[in-house]
Amino acid sequence: MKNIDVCLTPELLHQYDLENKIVVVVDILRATSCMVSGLANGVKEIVPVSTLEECKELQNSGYLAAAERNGSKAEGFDMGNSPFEYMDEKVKGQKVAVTTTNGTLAINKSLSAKEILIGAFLNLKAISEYLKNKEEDIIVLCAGWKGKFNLEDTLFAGSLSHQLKGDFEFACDAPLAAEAMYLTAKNDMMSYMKDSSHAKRLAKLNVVKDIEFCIQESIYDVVPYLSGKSL
Ligand code: 3SL
Repeated sequence: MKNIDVCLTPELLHQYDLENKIVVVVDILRATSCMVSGLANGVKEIVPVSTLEECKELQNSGYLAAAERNGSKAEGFDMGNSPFEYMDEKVKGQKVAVTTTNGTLAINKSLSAKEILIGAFLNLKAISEYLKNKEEDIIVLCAGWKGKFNLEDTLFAGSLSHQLKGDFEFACDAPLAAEAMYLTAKNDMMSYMKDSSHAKRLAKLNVVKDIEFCIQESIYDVVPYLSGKSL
């Protein structure tokens, strides 16, 4: 039977063989939630890059450039990393280049996979339905925070594992643990997450509304995938 696995941080990715696998990259707060929101609201194309320099180069060649470091907008760029910025009228129909502390790095570490998808609670149902019919094994890659485990990405990994349980076997204990966490948290995600390190970090930056937005389930039906360099 095909299986689903969870890589709890990009630092553990060397333990996983990505060849012929579908990797679902998740950074609930906030990179992949932004990508899903933008593409669901009319952004034409998103190019995730790892460095500020690459993002600047694309800005110079006509892309809108979104850059975040440590939760804040990096100086000299057009946008930061809030889903609300990605829904702004000025972003509709545009090509966006983006770099973030963890999310875009996780995408670029997954390039040897057969398929790379972008997951968020916002597109949970759409991505589960898409994956149900696939024959390949799946790895959910949690972007974490600077190489460390984080709660919100693991909760998403648990929710996706739960949705796919009938069709995919759990490859190890990580999907099992993530699912247990999700089932405990799902009825009051906000309270469960409030003590998490990144929720606290974002609360200090006054973006609690971003957290509330990003934990909504299945409000968009897009399934972004990497094609060449862009989503
Ligand atoms: O690290 C990332 O990729 C970001 O999503 C972090 S933040 O939510 O913008 O702080």
